[in-house]
Amino acid sequence: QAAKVKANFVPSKDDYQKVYNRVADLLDAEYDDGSYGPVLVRLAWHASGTYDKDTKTGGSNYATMRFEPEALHGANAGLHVAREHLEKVKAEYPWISYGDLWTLAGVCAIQEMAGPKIPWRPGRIDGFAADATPDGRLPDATQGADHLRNIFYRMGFNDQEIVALSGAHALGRCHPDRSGFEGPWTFAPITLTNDYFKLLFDEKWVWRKWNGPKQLQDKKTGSLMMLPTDYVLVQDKSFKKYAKAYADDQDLFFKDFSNVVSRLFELGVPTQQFVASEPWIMKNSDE
Ligand code: DDH
Repeated sequence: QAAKVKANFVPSKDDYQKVYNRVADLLDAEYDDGSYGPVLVRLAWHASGTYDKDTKTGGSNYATMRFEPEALHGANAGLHVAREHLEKVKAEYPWISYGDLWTLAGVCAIQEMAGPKIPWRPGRIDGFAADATPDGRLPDATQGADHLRNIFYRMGFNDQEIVALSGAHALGRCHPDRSGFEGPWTFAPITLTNDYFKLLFDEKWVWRKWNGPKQLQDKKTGSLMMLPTDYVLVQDKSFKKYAKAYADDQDLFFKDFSNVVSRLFELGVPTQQFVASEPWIMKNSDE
């Protein structure tokens, strides 16, 4: 039987650190490249990236991806793996809301995969199916610069932030049975680095000849991939300037990535819901 939530239990920062530590314990596994980290980051991002600043709907507050049809939106294909993985943690810490659990798991995955600290604080509440967002709010990898701007400006981000956020593709891979695309972006897909940006500039990228959706491969080894939306970052003049800066300076990428991901994970959460006035820095599991 799952532990019951004690009446009037107010979790402290230490309690959230316990959840972080449990997620960290469960990261390494015989799954994909050896870690659930990348798919957990993608869950936190897709839970947050539905935000629309004009209507103030969507975002991480209500964890509406638990409900159909949002769970079945094409962009969310495969994320049941991440949600089911986190059910183990939810059973042990039933007091945490799903929005807090998913975003904290994203923070944990980034930090444990050698990324920067991501300031985070709790306060999200579980919503209802009626709060779910319409399909089409997340980016479509087959499109170009205008689409990227439409999607990310709607969340409240600018060109520099679009590029910084995209650096998350240093992590993980595409799965033919999820998105239709195939392969990893970097040679170290469970370590966060600025390699994604370096590779965009240093490799020669050619269109892959196959029956799948349009994607690029590196000419040298053919084992890495870029989506059309990744490649746009070195073609569009404004995006390219930031991509080059991140390729040249991992510290700058980490600083900007930390700021923008912290904001991403708070999209849609009313300020008064936050437990702390400033986000917290969670400890890494080896600290
Ligand atoms: Fe992404 N992403 N993403 N992505 N993403 C995919 C995988 C991962 C786009 C498309 C795809 C961000 C931005 C974009 C991660 C994090 C982030 C896949 C492959 C597609 C397709 C899914 C699959 O087949 O399993 C597009 C398009 C954009 C864009 O237009 C900018 C952002 C902002 C993030 C972030 O985290 C901040 C991660 C991590 C993965 C790897 C998942 C895995 O299972 O591995």
